[in-house]
Amino acid sequence: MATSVPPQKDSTFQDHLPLMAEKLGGEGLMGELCNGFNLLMDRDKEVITFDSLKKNSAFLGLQDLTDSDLRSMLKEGDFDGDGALNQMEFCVLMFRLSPELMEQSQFLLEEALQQEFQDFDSFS
Ligand SMILES: [Ca+2]
Repeated sequence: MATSVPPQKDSTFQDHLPLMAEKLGGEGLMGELCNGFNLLMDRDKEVITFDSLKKNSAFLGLQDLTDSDLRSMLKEGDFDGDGALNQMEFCVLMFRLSPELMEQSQFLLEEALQQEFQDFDSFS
């Protein structure tokens, strides 16, 4: 009944992606955020796949996540639908999952993105 996600949610978020990418770009914050990417990515493909995420998740303290949590995370961050996270997709996802980081950066997320985070939080 009231449990389904509003259909406009994803498109709302995707509309913000270019804006977020612009704000994220340039400064050291980007590197900070993306440190995890190098740890988690598949060395050959240079993207984060389910397998590479699962194999390396302990590096980011994610070892307690279940397979379905990891899949949700991949799916949540995968904007172009190729089933893997590239660096930008990963950075945006980290932003959404790290409220402390958002405060430090003085980066103002849109209400829609806050809602996204709360949705994801309910998985864990
Ligand atoms: Ca992708």
